[in-house]
Amino acid sequence: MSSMLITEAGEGLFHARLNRPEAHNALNTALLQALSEAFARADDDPSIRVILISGTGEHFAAGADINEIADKTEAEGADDVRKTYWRQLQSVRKPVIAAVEGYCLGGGCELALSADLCVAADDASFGQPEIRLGLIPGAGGLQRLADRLGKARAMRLALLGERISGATAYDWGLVSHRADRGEAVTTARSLAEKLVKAAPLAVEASKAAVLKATEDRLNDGLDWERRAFERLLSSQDKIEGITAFREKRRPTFTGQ
Ligand code: CO8
Repeated sequence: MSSMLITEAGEGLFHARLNRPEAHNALNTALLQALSEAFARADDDPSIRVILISGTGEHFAAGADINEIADKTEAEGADDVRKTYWRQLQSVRKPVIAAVEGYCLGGGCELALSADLCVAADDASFGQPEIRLGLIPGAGGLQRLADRLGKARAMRLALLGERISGATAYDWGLVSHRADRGEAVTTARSLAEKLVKAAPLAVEASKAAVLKATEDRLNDGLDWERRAFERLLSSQDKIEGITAFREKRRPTFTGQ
């Protein structure tokens, strides 16, 4: 198991912790692969009832690894193995709980939004800042934001790249639970304990039923968003956005 991902299992709970604190747990391909494989194993393991995901250090995850996206073209994006990993992560049958402290941005936010329950620390920071890189999310972030927040609030995050606190995310209905700073994992574990004791078949059926109402109808949008993300990979604006991020300056976009 990669040390980028720390896992532990016991008493029905599988806990995976993203472990790249030096990069705010940015999801590079190796981490995404380790995570999706760990989720798949936990999903198939009859001794596991609930999956919990959190970050090590102060943050959940600051997004996909920008260094990996920097040189990717549209054609490479279309062939990207990360699509498979995202699909695996988002098709787990058992309940997944995300415990979020600190930054939860970009692909990190998409990962948290894919979880079935999400506990946010009040001062956590949620957002889809891809627009600042000349990009959009590609793993369903905008579909799920629009679905949960409605157009007005989703547009604030999508177009302006606004970040919202965990407390606001809870008030707006983006996440299911809130916690004091530093308490997200503890709160998530107490929710997991309840789920471990619940009837497994009914839990799985409940999850599937809710997803039929909320996720199935997003499928067209999910594909569209992913394709739009791929097209933007080859744009000059993306190159400028990522160069500016690395140079710690404001980007100048030209629409090319
Ligand atoms: N990727 C790579 N490295 C990162 C990332 C990232 N997403 N975020 C932070 N880091 C690194 C920084 O480069 C820095 O490294 P170094 O110390 O070597 O310079 C280190 O982490 C600490 O970061 P900062 O110095 O920037 O820390 P600050 O506290 O000043 O700022 C922020 C924290 C606000 C989180 C800032 O780091 C930031 O804006 N990060 C980028 C956030 C972002 O734009 N995320 C979206 C990425 S794109 C994406 O997620 C698309 C998903 C597509 C999914 C579909 C794929 C199939």
